[in-house]
Amino acid sequence: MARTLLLAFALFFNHAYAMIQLKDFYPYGLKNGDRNQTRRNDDQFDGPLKLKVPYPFFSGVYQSLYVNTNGAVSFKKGIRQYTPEAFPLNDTMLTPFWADVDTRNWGQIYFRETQDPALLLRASKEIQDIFLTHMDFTARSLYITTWYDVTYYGGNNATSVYDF
Ligand SMILES: [Ca+2]
Repeated sequence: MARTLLLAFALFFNHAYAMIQLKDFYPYGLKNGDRNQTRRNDDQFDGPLKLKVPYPFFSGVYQSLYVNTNGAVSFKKGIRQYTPEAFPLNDTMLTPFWADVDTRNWGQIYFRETQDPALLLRASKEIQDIFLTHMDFTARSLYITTWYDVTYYGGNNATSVYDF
């Protein structure tokens, strides 16, 4: 019990107060082989983007995904909704930062799938370190999506920017 509480506190503390620096992100950007969004936009998405390795997620196994401007990766369809909702949702999605992101004036969204051995090893170790019940986890493929210097609806290079 104490170990569980300690882990929960450590996770909360880490998420509440620690800031992840750009240098700690998985390599991103065109120089690392990423694609970027086909056009600057508000409330749009790219996809379906075919996966090399199918992605099992809850009750489904997905062959493709959608990268959504508003801070989400989805599997069944693109998401234009800019106001987040509480889970559970009807849409199958991962939401690192679901908000009203707008890249019309500033910011980029990069994405790629990779089987780079060094990155797979890094991801495997991170999952093993965080999820103590998955000490034997081995990543077979990574889909890296980076929202770089994006801003909110109507923003530009003079407004606050976010990276995730
Ligand atoms: Ca938006």
